[in-house]
Amino acid sequence: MIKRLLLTGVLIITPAVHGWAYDQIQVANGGTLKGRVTVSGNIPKDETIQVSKDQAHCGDSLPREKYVLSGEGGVKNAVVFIEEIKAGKALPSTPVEIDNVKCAFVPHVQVGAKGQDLIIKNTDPMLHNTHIYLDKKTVFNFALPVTGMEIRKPVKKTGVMSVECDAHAWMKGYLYMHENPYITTTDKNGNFSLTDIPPGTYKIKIWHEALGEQGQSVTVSGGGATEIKVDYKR
Ligand SMILES: [Cu+2]
Repeated sequence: MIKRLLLTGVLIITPAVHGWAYDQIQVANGGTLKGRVTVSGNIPKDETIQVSKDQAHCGDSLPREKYVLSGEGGVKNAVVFIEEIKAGKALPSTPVEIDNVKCAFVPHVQVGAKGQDLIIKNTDPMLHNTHIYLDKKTVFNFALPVTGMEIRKPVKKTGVMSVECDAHAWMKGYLYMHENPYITTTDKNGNFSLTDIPPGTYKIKIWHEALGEQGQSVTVSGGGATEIKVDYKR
């Protein structure tokens, strides 16, 4: 009876410690989680942006990059992450980067772990003003008037942030910062891979700017690779 009460106590306390700590440990016998994100059914089409400024450098039109799909329905720029994990591999010490290239953000969707540095760069020969919002509130506001300019700052917020440009209204990207380093984006074929995961069962979340969010529970075994399929049915 006492044991049961103690257990209940622990269960009640855990969710109250919100923004749970992440412990960096040496992962022994870590597993890999890999898979592919696809869209099926009514396959959506990307949109085209009419460029209204700086056309000499950026061209007359640009892809919106809302849906970047391979011929087989593979979805690029989906974010895949382990929702909650208490301990795992070290947080990355390298920065994440978003460049302004021909009036678009490169990459269109960037991910990182809380505390990681963000570099905002301007490769273009004109002013960009990268403005990053979380829940419509400014997180960063960087004026980049000079070609090759870089600004580096640690990101202390987590969640999905909107990346915009005050000089070019059509520019739009995303920065997804997470509580742990098990976060990645899908490549042009929709493939992703997360490595060095301590064996266990986790809730995996998949986010896409237009296709939405979904999740699944996955048991990752030590040593080898566990494979999952993620499909957005339309
Ligand atoms: Cu711009």
